[in-house]
Amino acid sequence: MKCRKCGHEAVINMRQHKLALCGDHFLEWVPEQTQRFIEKYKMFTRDERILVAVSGGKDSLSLWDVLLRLGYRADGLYIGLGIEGGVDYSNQSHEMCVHFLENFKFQTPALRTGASVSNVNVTADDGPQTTNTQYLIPTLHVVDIGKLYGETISEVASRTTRGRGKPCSVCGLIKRHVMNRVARDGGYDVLATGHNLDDEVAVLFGNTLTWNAGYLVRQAPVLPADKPGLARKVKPFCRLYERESAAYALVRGIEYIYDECPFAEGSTSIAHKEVLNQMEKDSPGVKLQFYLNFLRAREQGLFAGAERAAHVELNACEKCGQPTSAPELCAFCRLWEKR
Ligand code: Q46
Ligand code: ZN
Ligand code: ZN
Repeated sequence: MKCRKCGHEAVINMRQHKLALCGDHFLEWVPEQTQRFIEKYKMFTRDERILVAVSGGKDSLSLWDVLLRLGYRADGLYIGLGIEGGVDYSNQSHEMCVHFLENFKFQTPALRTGASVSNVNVTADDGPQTTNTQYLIPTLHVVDIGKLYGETISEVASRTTRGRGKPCSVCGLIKRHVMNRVARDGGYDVLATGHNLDDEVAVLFGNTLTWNAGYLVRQAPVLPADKPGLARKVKPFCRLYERESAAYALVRGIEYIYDECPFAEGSTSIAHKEVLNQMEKDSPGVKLQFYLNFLRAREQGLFAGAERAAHVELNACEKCGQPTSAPELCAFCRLWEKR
């Protein structure tokens, strides 16, 4: 298979785009596509500050790399969940993020000299105080849940009713809170996550099977901030297949953690991914069409009724100030109340 642009040996054949590319042209193509999606969905501008949630996996590290290569002001946020799972999962994933940043700085001469310096204060709204962080751009913020709140995800999950048997529920809640908090305290405009097309389609498929309108209206490449002053949430890789983001990391030489979080095992979204992969094999492009047609239908108002029904007035949590539909404390703060 030859590269469509230069005729050299191709490293990837993207059947859904009828496009094969060599390594060099693929490394150009991914940022070009990402830039196109950033503009199309009006995710952010060149003046805005972006916080990228990095997990040490291929998607989030590739996204951070692409945004930096495109010249955006993008910092990373790693949340240490304290998940061991027999593979030292959290420590390994933390290391991958640190390693990525070191490599990136090393390859970028201006950053090696520490040309641009700025400050951000990351303060805990509860629990022990984190230290103020002075950093070079780009920087990696690290929040260790165990150290900051006194319990790891696994520990909170086994203590609380919400988490028992389903750690992902408390994990998602805690991650959302921490991301919002770091974005707010650090003055970031946008919070970017590395969700790829396969992730989005698996979620969409699950929510369609159950016709969960409340979730369907909240699934989009850009989610406006819940309250003024909070960061909006964006997914710049939402149209990039998982296979493409993995290939990007590989060709670009980004090291990442191969293991999935041990708690992801047996999840319905993994089962849905398998079904969808089989469908994609039989008809290339079916995932992308499913997702794009959903976005179009959504734009045309197919879910407008559900959107009105799902609208709830949000209050500020009495303890942390984050938006909540509860009258006093938000679900995150309630997690730590009954210790
Ligand atoms: S990290 Fe957390 Fe995921 Fe692990 S415990 Fe579940 S939600 S699977 S993205
Ligand atoms: Zn080429
Ligand atoms: Zn709260």
